[in-house]
Amino acid sequence: MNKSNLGLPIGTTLDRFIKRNQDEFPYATGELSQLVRDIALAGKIINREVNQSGLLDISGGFGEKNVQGEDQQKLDVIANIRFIRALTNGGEVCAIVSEEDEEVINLNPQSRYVVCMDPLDGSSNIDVNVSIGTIFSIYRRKSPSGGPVQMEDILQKGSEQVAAGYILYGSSTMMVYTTGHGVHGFTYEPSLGEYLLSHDIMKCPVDGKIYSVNEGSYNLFDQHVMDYIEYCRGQHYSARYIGSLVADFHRNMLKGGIYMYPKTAKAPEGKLRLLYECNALALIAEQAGGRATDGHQRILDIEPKALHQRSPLYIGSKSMVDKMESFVK
Ligand code: P6P
Repeated sequence: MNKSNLGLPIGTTLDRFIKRNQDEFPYATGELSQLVRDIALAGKIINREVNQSGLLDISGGFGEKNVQGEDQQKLDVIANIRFIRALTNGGEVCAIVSEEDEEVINLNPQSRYVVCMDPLDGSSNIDVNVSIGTIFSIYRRKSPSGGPVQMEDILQKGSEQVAAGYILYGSSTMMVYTTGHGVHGFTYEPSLGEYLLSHDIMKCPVDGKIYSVNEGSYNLFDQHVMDYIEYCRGQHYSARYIGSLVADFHRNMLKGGIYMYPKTAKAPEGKLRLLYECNALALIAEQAGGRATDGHQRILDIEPKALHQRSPLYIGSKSMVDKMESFVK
């Protein structure tokens, strides 16, 4: 029987895995463990709402736009509320940065952790029943607990994350996360209300034959990106683009591949957000042996300057990201 690196069997519940993980760190106070549990709980609630969205009149547009000027979907707003409520009730978070809120959301000033999240990424796919996902990053605050949260607590490099993960609401719902000691995947069993260890010590294949990019923007890309796409075509790689970052990323984590969201003249910083999309997936990719770059530097080394700043993203199998970079003149 497969054993996790903690000697836990496949099918172990998330709670038991977290507890065993925490026992590995004698100085752990249990706060981070509780925070991971709080996120998992919100994911269970959102999973139920995502699965019923067609029936509960919570699909479709909300009629307002988020800070990015994108049409908010009803489930976007509901997911944001669910996470804020779960993290507020859990008491382990001093501040949240959310794609759905322009400003920092201040919670418990006594807490040590900051959460950056995209509550429901890919939400435009909700109405057409395509997989969507939650992405989260967890940082330890730099300023002393008890005082007001400072921007130095928020604008931290991705390499400072203490944990990161995603929840994929797909053909099954999975929670995949890392606390810096490998990547572990849990599959949600709704009849039990439990996440069960299903993918232990996930490793992204070093190489792959899948490239994931919106080729509709091909003519807007820099020459080296077009050259790399031509290379992939010449290698007869498979083009797979779900249009939902978490789903495309997760597939590449399992099968090998590269996901690209390049910059264009229209979007000189790319589309994806550094704090709550790129950084979280970059930590997971690297923990699984993959790579993540903005085309010039490691995603995790980028010094954030603004809450909702964007970054080009090239992420996935190490050899494929290396190859893409070799086309940069
Ligand atoms: P485009 C969804 O809006 C998202 O943020 C990612 O989930 C997805 O990969 C990307 O944008 C799709 O963007 O411009 O190709 O439609």
